[in-house]
Amino acid sequence: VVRAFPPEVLEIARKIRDMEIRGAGRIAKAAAEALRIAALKYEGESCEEFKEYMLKVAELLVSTRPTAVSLPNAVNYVVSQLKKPGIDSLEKARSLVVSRASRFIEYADQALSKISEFGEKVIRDGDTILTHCNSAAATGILVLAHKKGKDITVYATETRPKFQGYITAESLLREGVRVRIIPESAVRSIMKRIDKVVVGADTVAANGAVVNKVGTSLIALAARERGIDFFVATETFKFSPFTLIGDIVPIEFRAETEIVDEEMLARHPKLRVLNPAFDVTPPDFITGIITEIGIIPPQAASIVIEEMYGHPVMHESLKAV
Ligand code: RUB
Repeated sequence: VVRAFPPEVLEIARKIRDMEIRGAGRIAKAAAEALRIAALKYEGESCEEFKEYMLKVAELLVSTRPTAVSLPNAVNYVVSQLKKPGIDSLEKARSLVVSRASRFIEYADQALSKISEFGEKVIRDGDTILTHCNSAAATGILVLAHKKGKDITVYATETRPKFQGYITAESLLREGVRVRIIPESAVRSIMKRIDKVVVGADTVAANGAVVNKVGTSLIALAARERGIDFFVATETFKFSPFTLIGDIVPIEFRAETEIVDEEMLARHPKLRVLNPAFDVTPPDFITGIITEIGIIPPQAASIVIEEMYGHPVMHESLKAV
């Protein structure tokens, strides 16, 4: 039987693909919610078929966007235990998925408030802070600093071509934070006004490199030039266990038409447009990674990954001794 996925699940997958749901943390939570809905709406009676169906839903969700590792990490968290022995009835399997999904969503919310709490401490009264794109983890810190009475000014890059910087600006303005929008191309020239940079992450690699919205690495370069602190705010579920065993973080390239309109493309059939959505900031450019378990140096990323996921190779070889 090829069972159809519930329309709500297909809708969440579509929204992630079309960036109506976006930002690595929100994508992860939406995927967990989709798995929860899929489990609750499953109408069959076979435990084995349920497991296969959940793995197909998982595959669909993971295929929607390639770069943010929070997506496969969330999905694995919710479905991986289905393979464990003892999950031998439909009811056990279903409640496992539902409880793991709810637990993930709850954890993600708690993580964001911890990140705000730790990150707020690096913000000083009177600071001017630069941010890029729209990161719930980064803006949470800025809002909390403001709520604690620190007088801050936030420079938000527009973040072309999709203008997520406007979302950042509006959410900060709603909280009463002073905001200046700038085009990304102005970053180096305004860096003299900036006290620190705070951005989010889509993926943190085992070597501490951070993958975030394209342009982040140029901002890091401009900050380094002036010796300005560059912080990354991220939940630990954006740390990539795959990079520990050599996998490269896939960078999403999006449609040419997000950059250049159809008409111009039609006029110049030989023109090609490159639209990478993310870039990589090397660990040396990062002052600290603000996570829900504390502020860590980027060089400690592999330790966090091993703590969270175990070291697949080491674990096996020690077992063999
Ligand atoms: C969003 C982006 C954000 C991170 C972190 O890219 O790069 O900085 O996802 O966001 P896109 P958060 O708009 O292409 O999804 O802290 O909310 O997880």
